[in-house]
Amino acid sequence: MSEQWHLEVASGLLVIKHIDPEIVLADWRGRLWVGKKGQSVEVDFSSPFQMDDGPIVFRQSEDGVMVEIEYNIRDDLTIRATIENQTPDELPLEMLEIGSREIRLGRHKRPLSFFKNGYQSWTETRTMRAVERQRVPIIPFLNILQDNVRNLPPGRRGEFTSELFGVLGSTNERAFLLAGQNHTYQHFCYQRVRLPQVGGEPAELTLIFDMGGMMLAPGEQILLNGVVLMAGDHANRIQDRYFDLLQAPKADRRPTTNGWCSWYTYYSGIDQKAIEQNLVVVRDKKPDWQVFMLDDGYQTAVGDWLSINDRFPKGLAYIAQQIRDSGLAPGLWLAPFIALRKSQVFREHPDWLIRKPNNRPYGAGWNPNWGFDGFFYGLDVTHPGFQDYLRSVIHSVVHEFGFRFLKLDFTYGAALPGVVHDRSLSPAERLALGHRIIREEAGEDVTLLGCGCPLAPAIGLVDAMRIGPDVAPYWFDWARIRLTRDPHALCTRFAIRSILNRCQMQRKLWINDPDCLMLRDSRTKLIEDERMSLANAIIITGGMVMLSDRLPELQDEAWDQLDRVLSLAAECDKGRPWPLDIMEKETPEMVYNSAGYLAVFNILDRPTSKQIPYCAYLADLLPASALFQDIWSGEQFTIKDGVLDLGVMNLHASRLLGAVSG
Ligand code: 9PG
Repeated sequence: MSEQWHLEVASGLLVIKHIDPEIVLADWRGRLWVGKKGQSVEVDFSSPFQMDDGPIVFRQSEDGVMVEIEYNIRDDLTIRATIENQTPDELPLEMLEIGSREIRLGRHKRPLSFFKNGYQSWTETRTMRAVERQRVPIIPFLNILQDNVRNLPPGRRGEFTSELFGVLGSTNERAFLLAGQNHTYQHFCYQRVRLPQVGGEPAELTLIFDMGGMMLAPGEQILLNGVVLMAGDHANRIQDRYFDLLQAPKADRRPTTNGWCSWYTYYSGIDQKAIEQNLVVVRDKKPDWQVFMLDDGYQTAVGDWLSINDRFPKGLAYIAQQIRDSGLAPGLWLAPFIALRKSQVFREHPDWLIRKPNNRPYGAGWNPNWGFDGFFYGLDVTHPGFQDYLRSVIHSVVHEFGFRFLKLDFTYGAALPGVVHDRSLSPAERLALGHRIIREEAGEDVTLLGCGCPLAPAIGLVDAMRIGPDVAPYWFDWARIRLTRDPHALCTRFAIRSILNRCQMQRKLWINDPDCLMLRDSRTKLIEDERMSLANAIIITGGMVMLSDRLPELQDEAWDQLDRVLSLAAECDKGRPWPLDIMEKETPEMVYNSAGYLAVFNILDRPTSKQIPYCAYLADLLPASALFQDIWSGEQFTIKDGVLDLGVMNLHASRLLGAVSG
């Protein structure tokens, strides 16, 4: 048992303390929301129901609803909850909120920052400073498409929302507190904080268990596995410790799958001929790849996966065969849990749709790539008819056509918080069920990649996961962001931000998919430095490497670069990546990999002179005599007078340094 954590109930208040670093969480409140009409049960923290040497338990019973909250100290502090329905009727469960209104980190009450993790693959993930506002797009469908509509931020300064886990930190004092969901993941778990605008005031943290309206049968109980609190003096170490706790079976042993993807060069215009032309080059160049993936664009409509459009006259089995004949595993994109309004599935099976309380189909978004009428809806994984259809699609794609790698996209569609056939499942459980059905049909040795996927319920069920928004053949889209205030907007700059911020998930939860590498110098607005920054971000974090360029047009220099990216990423996959300044920067600018690499990014829109102090960050990791070599240019750098001086770096440039001695 830990000597660090202490629990006490003093003058009617629960107080939790951590010794070193010094952290206090006092004034706990709790409330369970049940039923449709905003009925709630408040938890009284003044008199524990049980408090011997073991856990402290608080119990509340009201109108036939019992809620029990248990605080337990093991190595870390864990909080679990049990809810029991003692009424004669089904009980809809909404949210359980537990929180401390008075948190202090360290002694000096300096400003705090909060690392917020996004809901799904594409959601904004980064550290927020106390003075910032967490934005939501002003166009509502952009929220459904990219965020959790049940956990949107209030838009006030210093008030932030996170999913799965969040880290509160005081960098100056080296005091960090991680609050994260513990397995198993039958519900969504949010962390909300309110950071004081001036020093001296306490911060607030609320932990939320979202059961999404699932029905609890009369007499039944559910155990919410809850939350773990971890404290420490190092933000990267504490994250490693958290992901060790969640470690998914086999994630550390899976072979990486590198290869090619059609999307970021052909988009929806992909056709059979383009696939054939690219495969000719694959057979000639024999890059060190495992998969070759046909992305979106082969189907007549999203939802109708077995109805192939006329750009693929020979069908999908032919495409898979061509890929196999070129020595690679065939990969295919599917969005299994959504359907376009114009699809046959939508028109012929209204009972397969998730519905709003007013009985309208639950909209999952609008995507211009799928036409002006590109409205699409979430599918009900609990419906037996839809389950049969899903099984038949996966069966055909894998066992008849021969695909061995499936990119499962827009999967948040299964977890929309609407009305479904079997209401005993929470939205998170519906998504997990969808993944289980796909795994059962596909078999163990098919690689499943999650995308547009809420993270928690997919842990242990997918082999790989997209951990950021889409890259694009441009750095940033000022017009779109001005117009929509979309903090998630796809672009290479935001993709790099998430790649670096989520890199510690690699091989703990799954294989990270950073999205595609693009090395071409035509058909792109990315300048050389920007292309190399994307490449360096992919390398240093050690995840998948998928190229999305037209192979017949690729220059020799790009092929050489590709070889090096593949071998460097494989080396970095053997080490652990640490984004050293994760708690200070929106995009980490210094990422260390224990395989012996350091990547430095200039994310700013102007040339910047980069002097990295040899202190807290680096001093723990590398000797003062370390000699670094720029992997791409060969230039050498040493630490002099306590700084690693990289000189002036161009806008959006980066350096990948290898430690050559020391
Ligand atoms: C295919 C693409 C690619 C890509 C996926 C996903 O916000 N949006 O409208 C939006 C559109 C497309 C998108 C993400 C968001 O991309 O991430 O790799 O497979 O679908 O349609």
